[in-house]
Formats: sequence, structure tokens, C-alpha cells
Amino acid sequence: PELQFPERLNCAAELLDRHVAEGRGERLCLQAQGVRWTYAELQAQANRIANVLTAQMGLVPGNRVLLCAPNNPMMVASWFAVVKAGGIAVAAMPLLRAKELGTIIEIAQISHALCDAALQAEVQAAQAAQPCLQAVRYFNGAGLPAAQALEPLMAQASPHFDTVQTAATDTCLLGFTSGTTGVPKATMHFHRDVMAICACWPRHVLRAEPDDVFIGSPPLAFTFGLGGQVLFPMAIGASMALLEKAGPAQLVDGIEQFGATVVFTAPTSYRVMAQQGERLRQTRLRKCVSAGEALNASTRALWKAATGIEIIDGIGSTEMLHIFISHREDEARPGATGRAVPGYRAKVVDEQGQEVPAGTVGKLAVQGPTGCRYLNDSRQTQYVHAGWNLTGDAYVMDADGYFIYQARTDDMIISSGYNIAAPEVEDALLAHAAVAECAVIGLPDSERGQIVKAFVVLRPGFAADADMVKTLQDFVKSTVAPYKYPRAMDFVAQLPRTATGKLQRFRLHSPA
Ligand code: 3UK
Repeated sequence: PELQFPERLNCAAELLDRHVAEGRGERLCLQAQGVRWTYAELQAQANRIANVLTAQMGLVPGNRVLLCAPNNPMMVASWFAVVKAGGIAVAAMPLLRAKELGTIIEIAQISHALCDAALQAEVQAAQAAQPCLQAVRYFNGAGLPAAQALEPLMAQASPHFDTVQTAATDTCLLGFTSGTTGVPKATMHFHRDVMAICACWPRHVLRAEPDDVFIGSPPLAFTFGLGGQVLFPMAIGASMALLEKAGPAQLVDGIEQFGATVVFTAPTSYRVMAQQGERLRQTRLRKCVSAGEALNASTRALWKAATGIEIIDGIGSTEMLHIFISHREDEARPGATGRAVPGYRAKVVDEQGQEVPAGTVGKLAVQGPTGCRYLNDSRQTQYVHAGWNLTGDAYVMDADGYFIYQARTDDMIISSGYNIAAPEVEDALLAHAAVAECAVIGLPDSERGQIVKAFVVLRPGFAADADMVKTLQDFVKSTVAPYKYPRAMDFVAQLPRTATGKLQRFRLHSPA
């Protein structure tokens, strides 16, 4: 891949402005319910927002801007506005609650926010506790006070904006990962990194065309979603179709309605969508990408039988920005994730960092044009060793260079493609008066990959019954994002601990 970039580079200029400058402004760029924007229209919207940010909201290059919205056109326009203005986009999952948003605002030292009006209550509560957040505007809200709405300012702003000439190595986005300790880490990615991921996997593995229509389910706050649904189509002048709600049923509807040809989603979603195989065979769908959790051979076979399409599996991470091991449709090997993406190198190493022979289980190590840079976090050295990124996954490489996924090496629960840190759910449960102690693990689940299971020790005087399960589940949902709640719960008399009092989570996986 061509990975030499000029010293001055702004990825928003490359992905958006370039198409307009080179005469492709009238091409379709973005569709959503009731919306159809060309590249020129997205550029005009982004420019208006960039003018509002810089002239009215006091943004200067390097400022970090919280973007919080479902996957919709204003979210995309805001992302490009921030990056064009030389700011740093910090997208947050739209389901996060005030406390989780507050942590992100504090870690990233967020000064500005552009958010969907539907999320106003949580953002306002977070803002009240975070003095660094100075200026917030909401979009897509009817009847917002003039002092809070973004659109009235956009209406008065110019649709022209000179994209800031950032350095290729300036940070343009912070991606948040939920670490095993429950405290999220921010990963820094440069303008150069965004262009590098566009030059590697999409060009060599996906090989989509300018007339392709991209669609998918992951939130744009997840770099899997941002890349697959926004950056990759725009890198080749193709278009995206955005869905605010993208469960399997809505995704099938969206593929049909928008004539989508390329879909990005998680294995869970393919298992459910496969029931609509006959319907999907009547659509234009031709390329299907799976990431976020391991794709097992049975799901691959199920989808192939239902739709005739071979899934492209790929492992990526927030730290690496996007996919670094994957395979082309014509090289699929059931049960394996694939081979190193052109531009990346991958190997399996032992505890000392020495490469192990083919066929031996070890830790996955990767290297390439992108890599882990945690913002102000001492955990950097856990991910990067001697220039190699250790993803926390156990893998085997076979003699042909195919990588076969084994397990997470830590306690991250991955449910329906969402990363859930066990200790964070434990913290949420412990805040309830009835809970004395608890431990959370990921339970294998055929639908969701894993589900959150909690082992709870109740305080004396509380009944261990179905009502209590419901009470605790609702309690967790009210303080952290609802997808993190424990779907399974056992009440136990005590938790397995070491002599020094450390919780032995692994013993909960095999109760015997
Ligand atoms: C796991 C997979 C097996 C693996 C991501 C594509 O998932 C993404 O980023 P996260 O930071 O999680 C990273 C971890 O998730 N994983 C992801 N894909 C696969 N395991 N097979 C797969 N195909 O444990 C990895 O270390 O949330 C995926 C693109 C961008 C991303 N951020």
C-alpha cells in the first residue's frame, strides 16, 4: 500500500473536500430516513458547522469536541466539521449515561460538544459536573431554546470554510475503549492514521467500487462503525446509508430500502438476519463484513447457505483503529480470522515476546501504519512491547499464515459486539443497598457471543428471588448504558477468593 503522506494533511480534506474539488460534488454521499446528501451538500453542512464552532463557539485547533448522537447525517456532518476545523473528534456511544459521559469529558478534557437533542438530559447532567466543557449545542431538536440549538446558527453561517492545514501527525480523533479495569482509555489517532486505514484493508481486502452503498449497525463512536460506514465509502467516492436504530430487523429493512451493497455488522446480527435469507437474496447486497467478536464456522456457513455470500471476517481494535487481520471472500477459511492485512505484520508470541511455532497458542502481536497511543495512560506499556501491539487476544497461526482466534486473554465481556468490562458492571451492582458482594463474568451465548452474568451475595434481610433479579437489573440499567446489564444472575453465599482476598473470576466460569 502507498503509505507516504505529505507533512501537511487533513483527512477531512482528503475524504470530503477532494471529491468536490475534483468534480464529484454532485455524487450521492449520504442517505438516511428522509435525507439524501451529495458530497457538495455534506461539505456545505460541515462547513456551516465548522464556522459555528470557530466563530461562535470559540473552537481553536487542538480542542476536543464531544460528539454524541445516533448514527445520523448531523453526526457525520459534525464529525467532518470538527476535523476540518483542526479539532479532535471524540465520539461517544449514544447510550452512555451522565456518569460515563463525565468520565470521557474529564479524561479527554473536552471543551466543546455537539450532541443530538435526544441525549440532552444526560449531556446536561454530565456538563454540570465537568467545568472544562464550555460550549454545547444540540441538533435535531424541535423547540430547543435559541441559546442551545445548533441549526439557527448554521442557517446564518457561510457554507464555505477553509479546511485547517493540520500536520499529518496531528491527532484528529480520540477513540475510547473500555479497559478491563473499567476505566476507559482514550486512543489517539492522527490524520495520517485515518488515511492509512483507508489505503490498506478497504483497497486490498474489501475492494468496493464507487457505486457501492455502505450500511451497518455499529455506532459511529466505535471505530469499526466510523471506518466501515463513513471513512471507507468516502475514500472511494461511494455512499453510505445511515440507520439510527440498526438491530437485525432494521438492518435488513435498510439494505432493502437503500439498495445497500456492503454491510458491516457483528456475528450476532448475521445469525439473526440469516432468517431473512430469501428476502436478502432479492436485494443488491454483495459484500458482508463481520468484526468485533469471533465469527465461528457455523455462522459463516449459515449465512452462506441463506444468502450465497461469504462473510469477510476481520479483527480490528480501537487501539489499531481498524482491521489488521482479515481475508478476501475467495480465500475464506472457516474457523480462521484470516491473514495479516497488506501493510500490517502479525505474529503469535509467548510470555517473553518470542514468536512461537505455527500451531502453538500464544498472544497476538501486530505492527503496521497504525498502532496504540493511549492518551495520558500508564497502560500504554501493556499494549505496546518493543514496537509490537499486543491486543490481548490468544491466537494460533497455521502454516499458511492464517490466524485462528482462541479467546480473550483478559476478562472483557463481548456481547452483541459491545465491549463490557466486568468490573464496571460490578461497580454498578455494588451501588445498590441489597448487594454485599458481586462478581461478573461473560457467559458463552449462541445468540450474543457472550452475555453478562452476575454472581451476587446479598446483604442479610434481602430476599434472593425473581423480584430481586429484576430490581438489580433495572438498577444497573439506570446508572450505566443499558446493554451492560446482567442478563443472567445467580445468588450465592460467597465468592471464590484467594488467600489474599483477590477475586478468582476464572473459578466462576466452571462452577465445579
Ligand atoms: C475482539 C475480535 C475475534 C478482539 C474493532 C474492527 O472490535 C473492535 O475494537 P474493540 O477495541 O475490541 C477489540 C477486540 O475485539 N475482536 C474484534 N474483532 C474480532 N475477535 N475475531 C474478530 N473478527 O478481542 C480484539 O482485541 O472494541 C473491530 C474494527 C475496528 C474495531 N475497533
